[in-house]
Amino acid sequence: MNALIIVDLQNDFLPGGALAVSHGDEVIPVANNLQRRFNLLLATQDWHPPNHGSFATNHPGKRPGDRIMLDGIEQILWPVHCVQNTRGADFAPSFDTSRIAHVFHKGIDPLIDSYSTFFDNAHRRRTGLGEYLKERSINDIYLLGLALDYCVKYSVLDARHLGFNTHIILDGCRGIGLDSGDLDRAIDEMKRAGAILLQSHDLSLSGKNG
Ligand code: VGL
Ligand code: ZN
Repeated sequence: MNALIIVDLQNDFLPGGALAVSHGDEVIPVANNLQRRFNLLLATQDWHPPNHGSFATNHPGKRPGDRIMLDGIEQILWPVHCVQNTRGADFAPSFDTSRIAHVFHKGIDPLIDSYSTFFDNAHRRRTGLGEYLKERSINDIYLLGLALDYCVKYSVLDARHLGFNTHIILDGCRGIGLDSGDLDRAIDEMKRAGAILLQSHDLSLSGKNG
């Protein structure tokens, strides 16, 4: 069994949003078109409370891009984004969510960020996604979405750690690229962890195999 995991296609990560990923909107048609190739569709949402420790505004004198220690681990500070139940946290209007079986939320604890859709950044708590997949005997997972160098990368590394055959649909991802070379480094790290990189057209040639 396989599953498609669609990562954080939320207004704040799209052009015009609070933490806009350049060309992030271009992955939405890729996500919509690939859905029919999979039997199980899952999505994730970055889902922060207003007092989240990753927001620069919650640390007087700090600015987005600064690094601080947050409850014992390093944290990059971001603009306020994906606040629970706000328009910025909503899925993009053109993203077809009608067949999504389950949405996993991350970044809920104000004291720790969670880039991965499996664990928080210190691996203290699980989101439940790993158990959800294992209970359904899903061994092959395919990921796409935003942002390649954060949520997608850390989800892929955790998925490999948990033993899933992990595929990344590269043309379905766009990255933040805070530092130059971040995107290439992210791709390298995922490859070294044993993830399989592919393009959406590699999948659209084959039938539904989930
Ligand atoms: C993300 C930065 C901050 C992501 C979430 O989902 O990639 N990046 N919060
Ligand atoms: Zn976030």
